[in-house]
Amino acid sequence: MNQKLEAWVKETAALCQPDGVVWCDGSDAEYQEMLRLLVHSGTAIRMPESRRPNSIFVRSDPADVARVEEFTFICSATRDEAGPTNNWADPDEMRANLAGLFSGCMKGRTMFVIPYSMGPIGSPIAKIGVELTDSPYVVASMHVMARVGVKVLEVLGQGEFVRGLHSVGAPLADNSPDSPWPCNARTKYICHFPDTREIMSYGSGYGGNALLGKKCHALRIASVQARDEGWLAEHMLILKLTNPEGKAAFVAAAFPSACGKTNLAMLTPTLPGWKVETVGDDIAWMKFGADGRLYAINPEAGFFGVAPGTSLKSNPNAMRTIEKNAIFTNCAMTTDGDVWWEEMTDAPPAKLTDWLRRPWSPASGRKSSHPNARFCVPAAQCPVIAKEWMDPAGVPISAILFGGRRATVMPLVNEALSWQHGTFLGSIMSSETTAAAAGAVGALRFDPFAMLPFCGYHMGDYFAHWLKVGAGADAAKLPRIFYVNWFRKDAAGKFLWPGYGENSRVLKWVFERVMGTAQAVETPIGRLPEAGSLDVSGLGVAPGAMDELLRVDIEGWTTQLAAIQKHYDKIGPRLPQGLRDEFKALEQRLQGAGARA
Ligand code: SAT
Ligand code: MN
Repeated sequence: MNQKLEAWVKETAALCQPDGVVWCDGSDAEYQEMLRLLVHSGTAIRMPESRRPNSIFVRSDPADVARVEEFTFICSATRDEAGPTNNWADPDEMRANLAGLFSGCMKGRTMFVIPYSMGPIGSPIAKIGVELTDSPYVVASMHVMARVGVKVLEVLGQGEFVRGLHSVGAPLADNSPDSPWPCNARTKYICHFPDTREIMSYGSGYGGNALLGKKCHALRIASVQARDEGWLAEHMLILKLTNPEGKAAFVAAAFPSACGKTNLAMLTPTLPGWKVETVGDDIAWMKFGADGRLYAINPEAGFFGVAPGTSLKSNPNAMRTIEKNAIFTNCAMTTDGDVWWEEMTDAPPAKLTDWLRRPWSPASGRKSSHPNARFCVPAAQCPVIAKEWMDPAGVPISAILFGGRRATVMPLVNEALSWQHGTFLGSIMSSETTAAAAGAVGALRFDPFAMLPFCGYHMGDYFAHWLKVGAGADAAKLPRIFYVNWFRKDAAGKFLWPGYGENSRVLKWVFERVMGTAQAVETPIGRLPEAGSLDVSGLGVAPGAMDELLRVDIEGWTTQLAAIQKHYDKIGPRLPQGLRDEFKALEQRLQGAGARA
């Protein structure tokens, strides 16, 4: 037994005062026991075995439906280390505050000890953490999303681990019944102590707030470790792309939450002979291999995907992945106990119960599922999971895509001129906000590298780290960087690009650029497909629409410069010189193009 772990568990139990402590072994019997607890406490409903074997259906408290960025803190020694894009709190003050909140917070509940591995157990890239939680929903979800249990403790030995303490913040008094979704509707804190590799999360039971291996560990804490150790912890899907001749390349792609990472990772190409297989849908840890190439692993073992919009049309592979062993949260329920959500089928089934437990029909005038409703399923069930997905050495990355939801300005695809220019494009990523985080939806914000909510340190230093990683590598072996945008709209507000399986056309161009067979034209913003080099054969998109999708909007970009400048001003003096140079160079190229026009 790891002595530090034992001492910490004892100490935490004394603070939180649970009725008992259970060490999780990671067995299927334990998973079943969690499902039983969830059903008996009224949190979950078991789904009919004939429809969704071994699956449950859960509805959360309406006050606990998404990540709470406002209450997410990076408690580094100084405010400057957390940087201008994070909420900072003094670590000592926050510890004192949290000690008060955690004191007695597990009364009437069980404290579970979950040893977990992010990455295949024993892989040199994997990292171990332990989450202490009073939520059986978290235990069940962690079984799916990570590798958990005794196997992890064996590998851990007396080694170091990330400490994650989680409580729903809802102690139970004697004789008081539990609520179906315990949480603290008023007080939530998701706190990270990067210097000591600790996480403390209070008051929420939902998603990235509570499954601490995911965003808190694999991104916020890991990004700091990656900076210190010279690798990259990124908010990226990983896919394997194979051409009709059987040649394969691996692509990583960063998009903000709820912008289609899962759909792209499992895409069914419309182009004949092309194949996409999934390595991961949310997080990539990337390190250089002995051959000088960048290798990526998916540290997770499951998918925690956005349900609404997922259908046999938009993502048939996800639909097949969720046929069994699934945990559904905040979807609508059908009369026979199955799930439904917006766009799953053309017409909704009759007599739905919505996520708020109310009768629902299209006439209700509201959505049946919460827009951040989720499915949680083992990745191994995905029918297009790549055979390399658990390779401890990772997969060599040939291209990195950045993107977001942008109705205007950003073209369909744009290849960076260099690693430094690609880093620049990542640093100015912007996207319309989604329901994955609490707050307004559809507001345009800068979300550099899709890491705005997930970077555990100063964003300027993070940019510098990206430049350093590139500068230290063999440029010829670095992945090429591309900026994509599936979401450009016409004047009437309609999407210009059909998206989904048709995105394989863009992937094909990326693949052929990497292989050196597709032509590009150099423009002031980067390299765009030369006329005819993007395969639009059989695509029912009007020629005018293609022109608009690939138009370099000099005016729009020029207007954008002021916003980028403001965004950079906010990053402050730690913004690396290389990016200031890229900004100037872009400004000059745009001026030149404007003068010629
Ligand atoms: O709730 S999560 O943070 O796990 C999902 C997301 O926002 O990407
Ligand atoms: Mn995500």
